[in-house]
Amino acid sequence: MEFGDVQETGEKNFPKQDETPIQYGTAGFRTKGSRLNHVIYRMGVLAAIRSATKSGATIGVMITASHNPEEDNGVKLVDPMGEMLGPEWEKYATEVANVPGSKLDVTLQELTKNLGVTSLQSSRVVFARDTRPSSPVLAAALEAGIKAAGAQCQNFGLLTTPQLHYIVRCINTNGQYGKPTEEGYFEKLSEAFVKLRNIRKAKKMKTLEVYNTCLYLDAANGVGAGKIPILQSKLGDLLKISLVNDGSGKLNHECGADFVKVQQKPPTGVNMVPGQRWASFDGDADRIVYYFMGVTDNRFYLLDGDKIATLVAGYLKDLVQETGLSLNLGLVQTAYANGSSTRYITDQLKVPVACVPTGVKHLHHKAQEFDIGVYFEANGHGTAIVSNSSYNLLQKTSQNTSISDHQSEACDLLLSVIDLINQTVGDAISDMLLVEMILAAQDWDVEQWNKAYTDLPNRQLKVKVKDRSVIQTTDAERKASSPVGLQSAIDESVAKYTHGRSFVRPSGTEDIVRVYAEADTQSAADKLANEVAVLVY
Ligand code: 16G
Ligand code: ZN
Repeated sequence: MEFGDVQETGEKNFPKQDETPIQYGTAGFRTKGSRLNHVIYRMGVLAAIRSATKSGATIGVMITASHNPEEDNGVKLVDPMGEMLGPEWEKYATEVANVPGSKLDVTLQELTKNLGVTSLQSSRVVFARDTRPSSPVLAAALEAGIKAAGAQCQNFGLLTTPQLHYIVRCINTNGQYGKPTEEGYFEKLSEAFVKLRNIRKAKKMKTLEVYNTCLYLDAANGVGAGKIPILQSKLGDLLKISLVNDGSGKLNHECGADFVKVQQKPPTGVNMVPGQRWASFDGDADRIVYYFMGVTDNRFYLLDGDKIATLVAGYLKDLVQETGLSLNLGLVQTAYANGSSTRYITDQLKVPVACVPTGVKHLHHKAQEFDIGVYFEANGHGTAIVSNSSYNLLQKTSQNTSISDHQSEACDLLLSVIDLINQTVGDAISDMLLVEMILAAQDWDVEQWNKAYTDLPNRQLKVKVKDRSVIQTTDAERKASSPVGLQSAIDESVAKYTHGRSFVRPSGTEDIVRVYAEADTQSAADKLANEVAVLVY
């Protein structure tokens, strides 16, 4: 294949802006928006090539930099089933983004030759963007790239990242997963939510006494904010969302899920009344955390990804039991999961837990080993996925007339819960509805949810080092394998603390090493983190 025209348009309209290399990492490309014009143009072409290698299946491209500051931007490719780009393609993305403009033609020629791609005529790419000021210009660059490659494209405008993932999956499964539109997305989620909430009424269970239908939501001034009124219009009184950081302020500035999780405090400027249930999305609405102020102690409590995971896993476990089917349910975490959560899941819920390296692709992949796999990062990114065979079994069983009503009802209920979940990727809107549905089903307030277990105090530090690649890890990042002696020094420090645990890992998104420590008191966790930081330095 020839890419002379692609190169010419690129050189003319999307010239390479600087020579600093850029890498397709765990979250795609991410940097200052002003550096990305040529990168995104080229990703349009690469997405077309990816589509050709998947027999013309539709590939998605999302323009966003998630929780990063407003002036940043980024791009991620979405594979046919709505998953993140297969990791084996990250190197192609990096190469195509970095070659000099004059070598784009030959690079693409070689790549397509190696991949056996001979035409991009039937390639299809869909895309969307978040609300950053640089996003419209970058979306135009992307469209130009897709068109220069000769592929078909469709622009979905402003969407949350998980909405685009959902749409890609719908398109490639011929609508079996849902209608491939934003309207279809909200229909699917809200219908499942309303059905699940109304089951309570249908069963004449006592009215809700503890669960309060008011939720206060910080949308990080991101793309999720504009979606809440659409959602709200479909929920009636079942959930009343009061929105702050509704898009009128600066994106992710002192607000949003990342701010709340890292700072362990509410978004700046909000007036939290003790007992109110609050949640924060990140800038592209693929993460959510909950929090509240204690009624009796006026303290701030964070319900992060671990707390959401345990709530969801506990609920699903009971439901699976009621179906009478032997479906294996598992939970996937990373080293950042609070030790108390892991203990609670193992000892109380008796659900198997797996630990994998940081990054959604690792969690998602591991979760696929279970019939029903729940995965969450402590930062609030997560979802649950169900194997096709389990889904089919549930459908068949729910229609089976020879089993008890109770059992078939449980199957039906579980199928609706699955409809409420965006299985393609962590989704703040879907996770929020899932949490709200479970809290209502249990008639719990946020304090009861929080009581399941008490987080061990913990501390995260960033350490700037000369070369972070010197640090290598093993055992899902829980142990340092290099440099020699580091792990035994960490072990020595940890041994001095009750419930002590600590690990270090090079960041995949910043030029730093991250240190995590937990222990029985905050001051002990702080001390341990500092001790370990010195070992790294
Ligand atoms: C990326 C990952 C996120 C991970 C974070 C870790 C995806 C979509 N995103 O944002 O899951 O928690 O990186 O960053 O995979 P770090 O390597 O700098 O700690
Ligand atoms: Zn995000």
